[in-house]
Parts: sequence; C-alpha cells; structure tokens
Amino acid sequence: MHITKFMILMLILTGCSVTPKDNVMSALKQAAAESTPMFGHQDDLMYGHTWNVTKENDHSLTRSDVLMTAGAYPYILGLDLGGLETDSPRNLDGNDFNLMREAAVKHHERGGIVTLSWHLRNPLTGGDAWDVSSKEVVRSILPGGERHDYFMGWLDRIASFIISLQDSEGRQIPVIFRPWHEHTGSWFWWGAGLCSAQQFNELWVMTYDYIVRERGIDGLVWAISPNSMSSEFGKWEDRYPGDEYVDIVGLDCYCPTYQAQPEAFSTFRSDISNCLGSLQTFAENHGKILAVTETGYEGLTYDKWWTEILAPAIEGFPIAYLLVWRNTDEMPRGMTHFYAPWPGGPSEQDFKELVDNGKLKLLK
Ligand code: BMA
Repeated sequence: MHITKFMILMLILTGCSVTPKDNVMSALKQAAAESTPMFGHQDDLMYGHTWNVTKENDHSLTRSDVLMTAGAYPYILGLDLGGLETDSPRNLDGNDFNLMREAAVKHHERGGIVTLSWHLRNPLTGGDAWDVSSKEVVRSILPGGERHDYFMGWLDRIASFIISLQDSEGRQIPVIFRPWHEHTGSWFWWGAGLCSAQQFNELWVMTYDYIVRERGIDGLVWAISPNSMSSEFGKWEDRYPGDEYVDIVGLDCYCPTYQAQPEAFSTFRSDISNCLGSLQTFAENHGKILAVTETGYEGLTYDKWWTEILAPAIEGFPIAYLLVWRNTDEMPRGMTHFYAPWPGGPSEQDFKELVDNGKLKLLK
C-alpha cells in the first residue's frame, strides 16, 4: 500500500500504532473522500480472456487483462473461497487454492488490496450455493442445529486459509472479507426468502465471532453486500448484523443483460442512484465505508460502457472501490462472461480513457 500524507496525518492524529487493517481502511476512506474509486477485478491474476494460470505452466502471476489493457493492475483483486470448505484443491471456478494464496500475497506486496467472497456449498443438502430447495439450511447450521458442528468445520478451513495468507516476513495480510453476499436476493441458500432476518444476523455474528474472537484474525475488513435486483432491497437494513460487525457497506448491482440497450442502461442508472443513494445515507449515519462490491456489464457489448454508462452513474458518490466480475470463457453461453476490458476487446480504449481521466484508481 502506498503511504500517503493522509495516512501519516491519521497516524499523528490518532497517536497510536497503525495495523495493516488500519492502512487498508485509510486507503479506502481516502478513495471515497476523493470520489475516485479503486478499480477491482474478480480473479484478475488467475485467468483472462485467453489465458489461465491454473491450466498453464506460467505461474508467475504477472498476467492480468487489466494490466494488458490499461497498463496497470487493478487496485483490488477479488478471489472466491467457494470449494475450500469441502477441502477441494480448486475453487468453484477452477482456480488452484495454492495459486490463489500466492496471488493474494503477491497482490498485497505490490501494494494492492485483496477481497474474498465465498460461494460456498449448501451444508444441508450437499448442493451448491444456488441450491435453494430448502429453507432450513441457515437454521440447521446455527447453534443447536443439526449441521452446526459440520458447518463449524467449514469455517475452520476458511479461517486457516485466511491465516495462511502471509507476506514473506510471516505477517498476516489484511483482506476485505465479504461473506453472505447478495443476501437481499433469494438465489443463494442464505438469501432473504430462505431464512428470517434474525437467522441471517445470527449467521453473520456466528461467522464473525468464530473468525475474529475464536481464531484471533483481526486483520479483516468486513463487507456486507445487498443486491439491488430484489424487491427486498428496501428492507435490507433488517438483515444487517450491527455496526460492530461491519466496516464496508457495498452494493452489488449489474447492468442487466435481460433487457436490451438502451433500457438496460436506464435500469442500471436508476438502480445505482436509488440503491447507492440509500446505502450512502446509511453509511454516513453509521460511519461505514461505501463501495460497489460487484458490478459490470456482461460481455461489454457497448464499447462506451465505461465512460458513458458507468462513470455518470457513479459520479459524485463517495465510493471507496468498485469491482467488476470475472473474465472467463468457461460458461455455457461461451465467450460472454467478460466484465473487465481485455486486449483487443471492444471497450479497451474507453476503459483506458476513464483511467487516464483519473476517474478510477489502478495500482500505479
Ligand atoms: C457467478 C458466475 C459463476 C461463478 C460465481 C462465483 O456470478 O460468475 O460462474 O461460479 O459467480 O465466482
């Protein structure tokens, strides 16, 4: 992380020793104060439009579609822990966990920030994160539930992996941890239609208590991410565990592909302004950092999406970072699951323009 005047000032003002988590928090707050979000990309160092670290022999972890397009790595590297809970050597999207660990540490040592999401399997049915066939899953893993002990074994693996994220001097690297995301939707088994608000909040607190209090991992920045695309969004505050358990209030909001252009763009604009507007008020009242924890336009089929759609939609919001989803060709629909620019891709120049105009922070 770059040490800035702002951080030094914070150090003098607070007069106490600064932890790696404090450094991340200061950098995020600074980006938010400047309304210049850090740019994030899911799996940026793991694979891109035409390459894949796990499948190839080049494990240098130097490649990145964002680097190849705009000349710098994204500031935020997103990685997903899905699969780790059942001890799989690879995550749900095929990434080798050992290479993910190396990528996280490398990104931190380059000065970037790592964020971890978790598309975990269903601990009651054995299905995946999207298995919403039972409304008993969250209840079953809370204390007293029949899958509680089993699930605590999953948390144990997650905690151990996070502890293993250490720099070359054996220091734990700080990470933004974003569990139980999009909980206002009902497409994951922990979603709004699948458990009560009280159960959700207990789930969060149980996760926090185990990781922070029991395992002593205090370097995590905790992010909560309601999703805009849900009738439950307006009630998202019911599913908020409390200020002591959350550092970042983020929005997951995609430019829809279920609508044609330009309707998709107006939906995106109004979702961002309504949802982010209400999260901004909440973040200000509760002293939290605001972010767009997931966004993007799948396939980037409009070559001016960055400057004409995204930039005006987020203009003026005090966002610390925004993260676009992954660039993979391994989807049933083929070559469409791309959210970040790639060399030769349609929106390459447009993305560069946004970065060159200082509207997004890359790792420079
Ligand atoms: C989703 C899609 C899935 C993927 C999951 C976790 O939005 O990209 O293909 O498995 O995220 O990364």
